[in-house]
Amino acid sequence: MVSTERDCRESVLGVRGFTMLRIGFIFPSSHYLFDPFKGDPHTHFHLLTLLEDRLGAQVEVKLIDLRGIERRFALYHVPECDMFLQSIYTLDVDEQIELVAGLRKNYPQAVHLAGGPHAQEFPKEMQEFFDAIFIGECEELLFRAIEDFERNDLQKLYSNPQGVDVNEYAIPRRNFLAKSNVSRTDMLSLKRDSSFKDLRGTTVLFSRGCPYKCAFCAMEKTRKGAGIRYRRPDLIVEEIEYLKRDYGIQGISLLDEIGIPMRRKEAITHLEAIGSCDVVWRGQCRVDGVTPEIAELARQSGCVALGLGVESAWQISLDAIDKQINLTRAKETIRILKAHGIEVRLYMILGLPGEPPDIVQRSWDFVQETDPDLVILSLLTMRPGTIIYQDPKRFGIKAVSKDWKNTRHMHGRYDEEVPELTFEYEEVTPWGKSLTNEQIVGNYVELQNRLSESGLNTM
Ligand code: B12
Repeated sequence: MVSTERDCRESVLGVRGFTMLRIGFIFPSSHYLFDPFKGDPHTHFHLLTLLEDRLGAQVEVKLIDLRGIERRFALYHVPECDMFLQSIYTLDVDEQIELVAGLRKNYPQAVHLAGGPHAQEFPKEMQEFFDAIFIGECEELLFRAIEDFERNDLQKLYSNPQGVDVNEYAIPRRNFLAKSNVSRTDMLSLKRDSSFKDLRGTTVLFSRGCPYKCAFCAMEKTRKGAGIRYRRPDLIVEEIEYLKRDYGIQGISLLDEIGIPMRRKEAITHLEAIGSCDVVWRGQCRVDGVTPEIAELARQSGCVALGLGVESAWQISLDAIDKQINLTRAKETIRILKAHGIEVRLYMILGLPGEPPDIVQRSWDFVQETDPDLVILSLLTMRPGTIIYQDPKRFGIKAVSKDWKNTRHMHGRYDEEVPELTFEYEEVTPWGKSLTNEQIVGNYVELQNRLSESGLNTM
């Protein structure tokens, strides 16, 4: 059951008698990322803002940002808290568990609460390390858990199967980080125009969820019913104006999976809201989400670059992963965006089910024909929370390992390290003879090399 806001506000100081509860939300090192400061800890901004707003002086909240810190020195950077929070991602889980073990030695009284994609996929396993696990969108349940903790009655599992109304919550504040960490240059850099390089930028998130079921994408089960929910235009304006005023922000990078709403009316009000703030922006969207009218509006609203999830140049693979797009439409969208002066970045994946042996050449032909500004190439990964991880047989996959460190989809340093896969196809799949792991990794390296020689995979 979900507790209401009023219920939660009523009793915060329970039998433990804390005069002020110290809560630390940890963001892991993200050591595998080339530059972990390109993104921002949005889950943390949101939940910490909520805690501060509702509990005021009864809590002292901190964002414990471990990015850039060597794992073996991390514990020296974690202050004492009564309650530690973590959002568990598959690539971080080993580090996050290691942290809990160290923190239990340093601060034995503290409790450890975890949510996020990996925790909700493996609640039982995670309960071995954490005191409480959260499944689903847990704004309200976090307050219930704080109450329970203070009454000495913390539960092991809190679960909310419903989606929340994202417009009920205030704009996520950034004051938990240093200003220099929030407002950064090189966030809006463009391939063909160097004048944006020094603009001060940051990332924003104006939506939650996704209505699609692409097999490789880890959208939590709990969100499937809730669909995609965008922030109201007035809240979008309020957040951008706050970022401009307090952080000198001139440009924003939208992290939303579908940055421009698919419905025309919603897209127009969304873009008008951003446009009224006089910033430049970049984001990502589906290849079937942009008409000439929307492209024009996007450009007018300050859009300078869009990433498109094309994923594959092979329609059979696109259908196999249920992407629900076709390559003709993808080509058309690229053309429309370019015609409106918006830089085009393509997201592509190698290793998908149904790929033919000449996938590198086919992908290369697609790139040559469409002439994007940048191609961001990934390797298929088996991430918990994805349909392909849950049901590998359907995709002709015979083995999947739990070697989480090898679930990186991007290998910026691929010339120094050979990527490994955590899965293997059956020799014969529903789409015919499969590629071996050696072929898949070889294809990835070859295509990266071609992109690199043409300057297409770096800014
Ligand atoms: C924004 C975003 C980012 C941001 C911010 C991440 C963050 N930790 O805050 C940045 C750019 C930094 C990022 C980075 C990465 N991301 Co990301 N990201 C997203 C995205 C688009 C939205 C997440 C978000 O902030 N939502 C808003 C918040 C409020 O919702 P939420 O996180 O789900 O949290 C709610 C509940 O889940 C729960 N909850 C979650 N954690 C906790 C913790 C506690 C204690 C409690 C009580 C509750 C709780 O309550 C919250 C409120 O309802 C999702 C896709 C999606 N649509 O969910 C991918 C997603 C989470 N990312 C993913 C991945 C893979 C990555 C990277 C590994 C990518 C990479 N480049 O290799 C890195 C990891 C870096 C890192 N260490 O965090 C995957 C995760 C899959 C997995 N099994 O791990 C997702 C699902 C994308 C996908 N479609 O596959 N990401």
